[in-house]
Amino acid sequence: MSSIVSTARIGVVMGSRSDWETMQHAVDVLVKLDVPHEVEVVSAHRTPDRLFEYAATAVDRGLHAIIAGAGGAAHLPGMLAAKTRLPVLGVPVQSKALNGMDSLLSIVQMPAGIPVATLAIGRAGAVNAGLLAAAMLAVHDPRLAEALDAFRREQSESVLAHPDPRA
Ligand code: RP5
Repeated sequence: MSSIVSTARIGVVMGSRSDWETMQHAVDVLVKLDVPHEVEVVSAHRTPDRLFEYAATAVDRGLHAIIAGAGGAAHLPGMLAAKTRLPVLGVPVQSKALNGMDSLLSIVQMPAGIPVATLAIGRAGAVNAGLLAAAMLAVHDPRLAEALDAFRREQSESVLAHPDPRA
């Protein structure tokens, strides 16, 4: 990471490489919608200085929002939010020990004054974080707004085309 302005508009970070299996679904959405983004492992506990630098430079580097996934004692989204005014979308990764309840509660229970928009545990949360980040950018981006509308149309059509769950 550098402090040079990049073309990325959404930062996707995760606490460990082991979170990629979940967080790749957020990135898949950004790729599908052609949203400029960057991806990096940033750990609140193992690389705290990196976390601070990432958050402190995020605005100047041109990011508009950060998607942060973490599991267990999931402090990454909250600590990022504490260090940047950018919207932070938190994805609770499904932990082995407590099935992601630890991740969810760690991320969702922020004290008043430092918000983290918390998504569902696991893949659904990661997908929706990608969609939510895109929706935020789409407010000022007609091309992206149309891409999101098309995504929703295709989703509806695919459900309507196969209404019988046994088939
Ligand atoms: C968290 O600890 C990470 O976000 C990850 O979900 C969890 C376990 O990390 P590893 O031990 O698999 O690297 O910081």
